[in-house]
Amino acid sequence: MEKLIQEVFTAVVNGEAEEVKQKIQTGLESGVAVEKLLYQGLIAAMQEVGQLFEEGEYFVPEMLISARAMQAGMTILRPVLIEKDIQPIGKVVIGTVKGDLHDIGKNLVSLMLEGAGFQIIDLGADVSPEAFLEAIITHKPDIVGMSALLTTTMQNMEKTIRYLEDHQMRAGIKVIIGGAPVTQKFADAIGADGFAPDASRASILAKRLLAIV
Ligand code: B1M
Repeated sequence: MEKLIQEVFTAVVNGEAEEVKQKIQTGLESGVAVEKLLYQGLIAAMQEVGQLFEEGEYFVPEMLISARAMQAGMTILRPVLIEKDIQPIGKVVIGTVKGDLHDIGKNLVSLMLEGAGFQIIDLGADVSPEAFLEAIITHKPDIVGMSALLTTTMQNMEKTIRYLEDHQMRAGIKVIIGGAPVTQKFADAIGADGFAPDASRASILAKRLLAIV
C-alpha cells in the first residue's frame, strides 16, 4: 500500500496524468484510504512540485504538467471525497479581474491551491466586482483570489476590494492577489491581505492566512 502511495506521488511529480489515474483507481479498488491517496499522494506531491519550483529545478511548464496530473487524479477522487464528506481545508473564490482575459497564471494558482487541499470556485477571466460579490454571497469562501496581468486592469483589484467593503462583504474574508505587474507594495496600498509572486507561493500564503501549517 505504501508503495502505491509512493507511485501516485512520483507520477504526479513526473506529470504522468494517465499513470496517476490508474494508480488512484487501483488504490481505491484495493481499499487504500481515500485520505491517504489525497494527502500523502496528490497533495504531498504538489508540495514537492512547489518546492522544486522554488529551488529552480522546475519551471512553469513542469509545474503545469504536474498540476494537470494532480487534477486527473482528482477527477477520480473527487466523487469519493464528496460521498465520504471529506472537507477541504478552505474555500477559495478566484478569478481574473474585469477587463483582463489572461487566465493561464490564474489557472495554475487554482491548480496549486486545489493541490494543497482547497476547494476552488473558479469564476474565470474578466470577472466584475459584482460577480465577485455574488460568488462570495453564494459560496461563502475563506479566501478571494484575484489575478491581473495588465497594468490597466490591476486597478480593478482595488475597485473590487472597495466594492466588497461598500457591500459589507470584506470582513472575514482574506483577499490575495497576484499577476505579473502586481507587487507586495501594491497589495499593501489597496488593502489586500496578501500577495504571491507565483502559484507555489500562493498556496503557501493561502495556508498561512488561514493559520494552516
Ligand atoms: Co497578453 N500581455 N495581452 N495575452 N500576454 C502580457 C501580460 C504583456 C506583458 C505582453 C507584453 O507586452 N510584453 C502585456 C501587458 C503589458 C502591461 O500591461 N504592462 C500584454 C498585453 C498588452 C496584451 C493585450 C492588450 C495585447 C493586445 O491585444 N494589444 C491583450 C489584452 C487582452 C485582455 O486581457 N483584455 C493581451 C492578450 C493576450 C492573449 C489573449 C493573446 C494571451 C492570454 C491567453 C490566456 O491567458 N488565456 C496573452 C499572453 C499569453 C500574454 C503573455 C505572453 C504571457 C502571460 C502568461 O500566461 N504567463 C504576457 C507576457 C508575459 O507575461 N511574459 C502578456 C504565464 C503565467 C504562468 O504567468 O500569468 O504571470 P503569470 O502568472 C504567474 C504569476 O504572475 C502568479 O502566479 C502565476 C504562476 O506562477 N499569479 C498569481 C498570477 N495570478 C496570481 C494570483 C494570485 C497569486 C499569484 O493570487 C490570487
